Amino acid sequence: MSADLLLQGLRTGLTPFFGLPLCIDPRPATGVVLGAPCDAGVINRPGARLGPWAMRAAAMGMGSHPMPGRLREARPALGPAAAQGWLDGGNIPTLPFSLAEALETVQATVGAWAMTGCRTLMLGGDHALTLGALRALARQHGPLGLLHLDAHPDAADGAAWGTDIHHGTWLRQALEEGLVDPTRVVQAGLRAPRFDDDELAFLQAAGVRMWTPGDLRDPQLAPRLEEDLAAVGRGPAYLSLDLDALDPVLVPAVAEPVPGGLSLEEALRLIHAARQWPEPWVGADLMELAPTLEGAEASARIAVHLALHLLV
Ligand SMILES: [Mn+2]
Repeated sequence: MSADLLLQGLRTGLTPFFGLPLCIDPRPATGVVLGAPCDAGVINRPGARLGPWAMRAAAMGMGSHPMPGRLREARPALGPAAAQGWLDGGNIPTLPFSLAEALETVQATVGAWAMTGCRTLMLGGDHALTLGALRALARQHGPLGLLHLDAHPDAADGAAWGTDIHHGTWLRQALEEGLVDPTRVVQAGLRAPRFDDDELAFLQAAGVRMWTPGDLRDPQLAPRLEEDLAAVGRGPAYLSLDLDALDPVLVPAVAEPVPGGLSLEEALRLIHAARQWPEPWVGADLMELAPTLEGAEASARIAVHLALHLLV
């Protein structure tokens, strides 16, 4: 972050993500960060509508270049500056209480930025909004690969609540609408208790590759994990992070915390796998931070640390 940008933040009182240039009109750039301030699809513990503000506040004054993982190598790999060419596009103007409207607005806004060739990083907001981004990006790129970090499979059929769309159904919708290529969908971190086995059976039948934290830690499965992660990137791909993929000791302020989650290092390793893809992902998101809940500040800090590794 330059001194100019820091000063701009102090003068205006605005805290663009990592001090990135603020620009709300779509224009060509490496990528754009878009807040998605709606949580109308949350079932039990709302608050994610305020996630974008909490993440921007947590990134205030932070540098946007991650520290290399190892400095003791002969020559540490100091790659190109992260966040180069990224913009903060402000918040997508979703109504916080209408999921249908929010999905359309997310689709239109992400679509307008993507049309300029810009990659999009959405800060949620509840996870149902990912469906809007996938609709926009699949229209432009065709069916997408998907790396999905989450405690929950998010492929419920909606019968329990009488609606096809809430934060636990978006992946089923995306598969049924052909927005993602099931042979290039990998889920990691799954561990939430099930009401029944229908959801897992549906995903298995579709060909989705599912990884629990136990699977991820099994050294014998490492080659298969590498192969699955590489497959996601064999074409345009999307990276979706539900913050509840991480252990609730680290990230308690999410709608549906589930014990036994990923460590920060494990999550970063999965994110870094996307850097091996032939092309960078076309869209990503970081969803479900609910700063109204206990542990908000620590949770937001982890969220922006993950985001830092996405701004490449
Ligand atoms: Mn989710």
